[in-house]
Amino acid sequence: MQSKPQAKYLKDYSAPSHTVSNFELDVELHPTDTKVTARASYKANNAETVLTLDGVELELESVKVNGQPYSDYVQDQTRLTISNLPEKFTLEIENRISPSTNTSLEGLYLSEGAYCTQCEAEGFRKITYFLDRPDVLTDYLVTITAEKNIPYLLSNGNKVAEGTLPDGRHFAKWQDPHKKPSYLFALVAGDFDVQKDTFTTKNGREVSLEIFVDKGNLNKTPHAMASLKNAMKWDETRFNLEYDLDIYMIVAVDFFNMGAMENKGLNVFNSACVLANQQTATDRDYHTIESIVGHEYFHNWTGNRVTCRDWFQLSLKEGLTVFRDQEFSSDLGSRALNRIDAVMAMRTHQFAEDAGPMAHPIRPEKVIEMNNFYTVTVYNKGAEVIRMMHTLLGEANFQKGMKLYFERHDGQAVTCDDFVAAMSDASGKCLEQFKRWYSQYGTPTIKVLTNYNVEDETFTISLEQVHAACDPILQPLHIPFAIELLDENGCTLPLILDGKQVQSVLELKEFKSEFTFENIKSQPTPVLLENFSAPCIVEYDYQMDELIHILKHASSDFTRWEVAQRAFTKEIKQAVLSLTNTGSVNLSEHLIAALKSILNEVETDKALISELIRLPNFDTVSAEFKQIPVAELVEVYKQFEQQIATQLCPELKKAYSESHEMGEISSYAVAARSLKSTALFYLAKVSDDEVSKWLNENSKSENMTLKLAALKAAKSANHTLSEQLINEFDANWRHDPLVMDKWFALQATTDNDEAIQLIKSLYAHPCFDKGNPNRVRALVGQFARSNPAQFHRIDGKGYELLADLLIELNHINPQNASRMVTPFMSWKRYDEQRQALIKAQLQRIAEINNLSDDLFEKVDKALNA
Ligand code: B3K
Ligand code: ZN
Repeated sequence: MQSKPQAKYLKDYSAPSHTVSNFELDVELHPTDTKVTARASYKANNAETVLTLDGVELELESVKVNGQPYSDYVQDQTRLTISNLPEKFTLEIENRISPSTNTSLEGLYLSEGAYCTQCEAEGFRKITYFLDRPDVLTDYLVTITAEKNIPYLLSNGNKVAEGTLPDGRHFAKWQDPHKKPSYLFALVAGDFDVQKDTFTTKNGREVSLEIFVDKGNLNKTPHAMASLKNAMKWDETRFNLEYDLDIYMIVAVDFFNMGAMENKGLNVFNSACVLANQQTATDRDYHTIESIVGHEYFHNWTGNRVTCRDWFQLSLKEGLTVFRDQEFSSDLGSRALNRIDAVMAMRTHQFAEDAGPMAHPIRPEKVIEMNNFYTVTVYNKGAEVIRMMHTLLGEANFQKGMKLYFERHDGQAVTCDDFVAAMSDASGKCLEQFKRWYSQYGTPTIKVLTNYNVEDETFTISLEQVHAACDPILQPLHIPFAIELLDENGCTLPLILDGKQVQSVLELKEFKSEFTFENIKSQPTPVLLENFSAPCIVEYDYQMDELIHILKHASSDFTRWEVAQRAFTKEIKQAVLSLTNTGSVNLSEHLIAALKSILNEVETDKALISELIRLPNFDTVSAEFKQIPVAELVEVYKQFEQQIATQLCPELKKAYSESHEMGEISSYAVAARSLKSTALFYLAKVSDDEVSKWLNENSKSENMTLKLAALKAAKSANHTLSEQLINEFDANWRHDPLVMDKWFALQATTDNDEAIQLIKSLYAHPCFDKGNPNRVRALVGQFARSNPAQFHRIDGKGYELLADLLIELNHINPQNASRMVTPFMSWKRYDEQRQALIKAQLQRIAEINNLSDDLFEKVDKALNA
């Protein structure tokens, strides 16, 4: 490995040396030679005479101080250090950059001919020299100049001037009335189609809404626009927060490293998170678009108006904004289904991260490359931490806390502690111990024992918090632990402690706690960690009949899903153990009977039924094993899916036939399609004429949810129709790379000896492009995540495929490479042979020339943590 990049530490935070005002940025666009001029007034905060600015890959032209050429500076790879400065001065810097060769998709780059920027976290320094840190807020006046064939020139705030220059080029000038940190700066220039609408705020201000998309895509913008208006309305109703500019713009671009970016007044979106119509997008895509449009809009207050003091505080804005977008989706749609999604994301991805070498608290303390910390921990566990505060305080007090937070900190760059202080002060609830959630990593396990005492008619629950590998620095957490007790009829029992009825949320503060509930007439069945009230693992030895009792009677849809998952997991684990002896394994009759009766429930939301009958995903189950038995798990899944298909065939067929949807996006139609898709997934495994007919019909559907469901079902079952359907899809959709991502993802799940060769050959597909993160994630990301049989091949070819790609991506797009390395991070969880194979690939990566900081940080941790 080469010399180590330097880490930064939270404990080393110091306030900025200077304040900046009157920032003017002139950008003269050219694909390979864009000229950037930055002018600003600087004032030293503590009589410093040296100013150190961040700047990366910039060609410096000139430096002027107070209008005069200045040469007392030194430059290195990442900084410009200017010395002997007065206390107050103006600084003008000219530099040049090359957007067309910027494949990192950070800073200013070209996406299919459109100029766009991505500055969070530290991309602004790739545009000009600046104090590129979130606690330096300033006002921006931006002038963009370009050729006339680039009609739209956009930046943050309001357009204050535009015109044509003597040389025939044109310009636009934008002023942002709100001070902001550099990471919220945006510039977009290109030729687009624009969808326009308006929103009138609760105080009667009319806001122009504009969505910019590639030409010809206007028929795919209505859903994003509707989502934006819903988000604006919802934030007024639920959080009393109103939009603060006269214009809100969203630009969809094809080359983008993540979902979207909340730049003030000018969001830039991955086109996959904007464009949708029934022919091209699935119901899941519709949901994702709604939640991301909401998320970026909600950042306007939680992130932009009040921002982060430093990047260690990222969860201040991200955890809170994810919580807000989850609430938005839950208020607009099904609360239970949204909770299922959120919990699934935690168990599938976050628990794994928290148990691996990249484990970090939601407020990390040490960072090499900040982009590596836009993680499920900071985002999703961060949102769970906010949700726990919401649970402990209740909605009314939580809203009081939000109000106080904005009263205190509007226009400031603050810390997670400031947020918790506002919550605590507004509600009177002590959150001192609770704050440990911000500094402790790892998923706590809660070991539960229960005891029913017939004579006393009491039921005792003993709980023990166990922290990551008993790390002695980890202290007991303040955990809201919600429970419910069901009697033998499935009715909820009142919870009586010391003669008083109590709420369902128990507050755990010690390593060990015990609660004895009174007046319990017969052995109850406990529902533990209801609604996933804390991001923990519950260890409790449920018997199958208890799980089925809860599954039948629980009033909460979420709880029913939770126990169905537990029941499946229990059986999968047992099957893995018995597989070695018998070769074949069976789902228990109890569970099959329970699934039958679920499929016959007429009153239940079809979308919930669809979730209840699905096996927990591979990663969730893997987390249950110290060493992941890959091959055995793959085999158990195959056999169980086949059994569900065979034994529930009549019920699945009935469910399929009775799920009517009219091609609309009402929640009823979405639910019907969801159940249809799940039923079809199983049914394809009992290939008969009726099922073949359904597969054929759906593959020809004008509705992408149904079309894709047919393809997935056929592919997974290795159905005779599979190849034909896949070829048809390719032929029909080659003109639309976003749609082809679904096809690449499907191809990535191929489970046969040709899989590796197939994926490699798809690199040459006309729609594929290694520089486009969507394509790479669809094909190779999906392969590594969702094709355990082939990725974990014992000949190591799956690992080699991923490592080859990472080595290429290291030069093209380090951020994307670093994201894609995740499947290697948990290498120590596999058997010795596989460990050796992955380790060899990690070492190969570690030794390449010019290893990016992004990959270095993760590979180094994987190998040496
Ligand atoms: N704040 C951006 C993420 C930026 C990622 C930088 N690598 C999107 C979001 O969370 O809303
Ligand atoms: Zn965000």
